[in-house]
Amino acid sequence: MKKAALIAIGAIVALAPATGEAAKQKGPKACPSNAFCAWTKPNYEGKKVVLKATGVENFAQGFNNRASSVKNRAGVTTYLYAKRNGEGDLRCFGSGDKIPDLGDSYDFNNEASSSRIPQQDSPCF
Ligand SMILES: [Ca+2]
Repeated sequence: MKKAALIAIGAIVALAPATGEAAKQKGPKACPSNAFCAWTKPNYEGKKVVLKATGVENFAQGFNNRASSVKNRAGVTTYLYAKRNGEGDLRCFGSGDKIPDLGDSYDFNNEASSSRIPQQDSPCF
């Protein structure tokens, strides 16, 4: 009986970190470190895409022209483009930027067709 109680306490302690900071990092609204994340709805909701590779990436069908919010945890200024292959109208997001609504002052809701994470950081222009 006593042993069972100790095991139960052990289980509670082991689960504790899941309710803390670690859990916050893994929700649907979370973006892993070293990544640029975009969501199809404002406020980091809807379908999410996580980009980690440097260089230009075209958004897959289903995400093309659908980005509505972003978080830039890539560690460098990252770009979104209105056309594929890093072309057309662009917006840049400084390292650490969190934009809950691209339709706001960015005027870029449901526009992005490709992204670019540069190898080296440079200021937004
Ligand atoms: Ca587009």
